[in-house]
Parts: sequence; C-alpha cells; structure tokens
Amino acid sequence: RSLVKVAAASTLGVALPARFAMAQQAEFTYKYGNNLPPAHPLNIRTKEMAEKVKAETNGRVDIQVFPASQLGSDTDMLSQLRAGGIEFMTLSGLILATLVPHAAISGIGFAFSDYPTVWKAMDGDLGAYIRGQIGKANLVAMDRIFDNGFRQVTSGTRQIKSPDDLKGFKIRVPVSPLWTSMFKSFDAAPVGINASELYTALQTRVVDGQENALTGVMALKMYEVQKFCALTNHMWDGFWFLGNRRAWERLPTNLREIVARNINAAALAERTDLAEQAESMQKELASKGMTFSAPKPDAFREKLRAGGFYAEWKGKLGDEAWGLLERSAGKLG
Ligand code: X2X
Repeated sequence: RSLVKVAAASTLGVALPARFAMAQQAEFTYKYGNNLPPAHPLNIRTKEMAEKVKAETNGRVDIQVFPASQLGSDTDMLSQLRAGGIEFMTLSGLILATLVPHAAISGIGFAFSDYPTVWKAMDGDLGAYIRGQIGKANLVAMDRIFDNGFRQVTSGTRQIKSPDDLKGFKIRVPVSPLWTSMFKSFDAAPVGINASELYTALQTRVVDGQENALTGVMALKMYEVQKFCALTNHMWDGFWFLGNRRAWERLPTNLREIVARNINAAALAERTDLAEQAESMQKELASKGMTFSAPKPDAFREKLRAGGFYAEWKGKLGDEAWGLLERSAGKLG
C-alpha cells in the first residue's frame, strides 16, 4: 500500500515524506448518509464521531458524512446500502421495515410512555431482537440506536385537539407500512413521502400536515409552513445506524471495534442532546409562530384499540416480538 502511494505521489511530482503521504489517503473511505439537516444533533454527533474514528485509526478509516438526503431519499439510500454503493446510513426502523418487517415493532402507537422505558427496551432484549432481524437481511446494525424523539402532529390548516380532528386529515407519513396503518386507524388520509420531499410537500400543500418530534420540526424548518402543533406523543422513533455487511466485514477487527465504539458513543451523546432540547424546543417553535395543543392521549389510543390496530399488528409481528415489546412497555391494546 505505502509503496503504491509513494509512487503515486512521486508521479505527481509531489515531494511529500512517505509518512505524510500515507496519512493523506485512507484505506477505507466509507460513505454515511442520513436525511436530516447538518444542524440536527444526529449530524453534529456523527461528524464528531467521524473525526474521532479518523484520529484513532491514524487516518486509515475515513467516514464521510452526507446529511440532508444528499445521497438520495431514505428509500434510495436503503437500496444503495444493500448494493454496497454506500457503506452506512441511519434509518428509522419503521422505514427499514419495508425490508425487515419486524423492525417496525418499536413504533407501535403509544407503546412507550417515557425515555427510560424506551432505552431499557432498545438497549435490552427488544433492541437485540430487532438487530438480529436486521442481521438476517445482510445488514449490520450498531448496538445503540439514535433518538428521533416522541412524535407530534403539525398542521397548516387546523389545530388537532381530538382524534375526530384527524378524520380525513391529509397527513404526510414516512414511507412505511406501520405509519400508514396507524394513521388510517385514526381515519386520517396518510400519504407516504420521504423526508427529502417533506418540506416541499407541506409548502405546496400536497398535504395539510405531518408528524415528527419537535427537534425535527425545528431542524427541517417546518414552522415556516405549519402553524399548529398537537403534542400527541403518539409514538417514539429512533434511527438505527446501519452498515453494508460486506463493507463492514472488510474492516479488520481492530478497526471495526474503533468504529463501533465511536458510533455507539455518538448515539448516547445524541440522545442526551435531544433530551436537553426537549424543554426549550416548544418555546422556540412558539416564538416562530406555532401554536400548541396538548390533547389527552387516551382518546387517540382508544381509537387505535377500537379500530383493531393493536390486534392487527400483534398478528403481523408475531408473539415473540409482541411479547418482547409488552415486557418493557406493558400490556398493549
Ligand atoms: O422522515 C421523517 O419524518 C423522519 C426524519 O422523522 C424520519 O426519518 C423517520
């Protein structure tokens, strides 16, 4: 390797000491893509992670971070990840469920009531089960899932105060069977659209509303095109840090350890960032003109139950996955 590079440097007539030339070119240059703007904590922490990986591997591993769907929509990136065109991406388990059906389990409506319950499940048995399923699809998932937050419903047309207000409501949901099913159970009119097209869809009123955590509403500047926000906390969502298996296994074990450790540490730091922002986010969005409602979750949950949502998904996901979810979240439906 070093001989080739020294040769290349001298061909170019660049008089570099061999050691310096070696540090310039990584042995493993891996692309990592995600759908969030650079200012989101996910991107701040994964950028830091990439720098640490570079330093700890003496430049051998260069993880290039591509935020804001620069490499394509989530759907595109997932295809590229499987084909090896990109090496890493972060993706909601619910979108990944188009490939790994059981990865949807963490997004069941109103399953988790707070963060301690989320992390206990996702860092415990439920998370291990999902990662096992991801492994069967020839992808690799890092141990710690990143936080995407508890989700709220925003609207450009009317404030949502009860499940009745969702009747016929044209709402953007991510491209995901569970998301579509859940909002159909609310009698809304869900449209599956990738995050890369979310802002435009709201701006051009292809849809009236969408649902996301407040951190996402802020990062994607949705306050510019949405007036109302209902604090429904209807579900929690997270981002699995996924790798193409062949690319992952190309890394020597010692480098893999450095990469995995730094990614997992970045996830924990990002979780803390989101928790710290939770308080201030509502105020900041209010100062940008959004108005909030805080409907009681019970009526929404009851609507899902009465419409057979829980029974349907228990049937789809099976007793093993459902049992693991209920063990941490309590009895559902
Ligand atoms: O697409 C979304 O709404 C986002 C950014 O929250 C996810 O990636 C699931």
